[in-house]
Amino acid sequence: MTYECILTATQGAGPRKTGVITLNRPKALNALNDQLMNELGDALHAYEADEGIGCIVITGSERAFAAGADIPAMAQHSFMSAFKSGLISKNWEVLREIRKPVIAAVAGFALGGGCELAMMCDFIIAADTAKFGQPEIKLGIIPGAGGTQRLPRAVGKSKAMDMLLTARMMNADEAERAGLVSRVVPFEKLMDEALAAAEAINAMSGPSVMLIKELVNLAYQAPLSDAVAVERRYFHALFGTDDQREGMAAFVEKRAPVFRHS
Ligand code: DAK
Repeated sequence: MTYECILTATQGAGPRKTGVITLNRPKALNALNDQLMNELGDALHAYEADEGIGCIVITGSERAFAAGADIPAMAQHSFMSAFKSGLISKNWEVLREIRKPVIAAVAGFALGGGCELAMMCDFIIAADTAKFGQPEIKLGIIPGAGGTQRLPRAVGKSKAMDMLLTARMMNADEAERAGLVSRVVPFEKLMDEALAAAEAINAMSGPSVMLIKELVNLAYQAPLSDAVAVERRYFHALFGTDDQREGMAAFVEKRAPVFRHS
């Protein structure tokens, strides 16, 4: 498939590879217009369907992961045209359908929809240059892709209110202290770090990886007792897999496991 607003590449040395998606509208700081979001959705679905891909990394440029939804494209809407058209592409929901892990590798600005996109990923690895923010309030709007919900879950109410109401940006160190990002590395090491994390995940058993993702997301939706009960059932279910037998046999035999993702 040919894309205009993103670049795609497959990386990795092992049998399961990493699908890398680079947001690529550099002149607009990767502002997320409908075309870009539709292409991102198509690329995510293609990697999801590809048995040879274990993990996906989404990244941007040195200057910006993404500076938000495309403001000029939004500017002319009225309430009625926004409401009727469902303003902003439906592909903003696609990340929720992806069962493989998606890592955001963020350098530079991750603002508005860019911050929301990063937060929809399973975890964020940040360059020391990263800046996160939800500045929609300065435009007379509010976040529309989960920012008021995912940010407080990630950083707590006080910091989320501060960022959402004042529109101030958070740098990479503060984002790491607050739990928004999992690690911070020098910009030059960002992709190496993200790809190494993806490669580590690719070597794990596919069913375990997918169930962990599903269960961690359930932690934000279900009561603890219900979610723990689901975890217990999945734990039992994994004893029906080849990979459980292989993983435990490999430990006993003091060798590396060779998972077949079955
Ligand atoms: N949209 C379009 N173009 C943008 C842009 C954006 N969000 N951000 C930057 N650009 C463009 C600039 O217009 C400029 O273009 P030229 O003038 O060169 O043609 C170029 O990128 C470089 O930007 P600057 O010249 O401004 O560069 P600076 O370094 O001075 O400033 C900045 C960088 C990131 C601080 C600044 O550009 C800025 O404040 N940008 C806007 C950030 C922002 O407000 N983001 C939130 C947008 S609202 C939804 C889903 C998502 C959303 C809503 C609903 N649903 C599913 C319903 C999301 C909404 C938003 O994200």
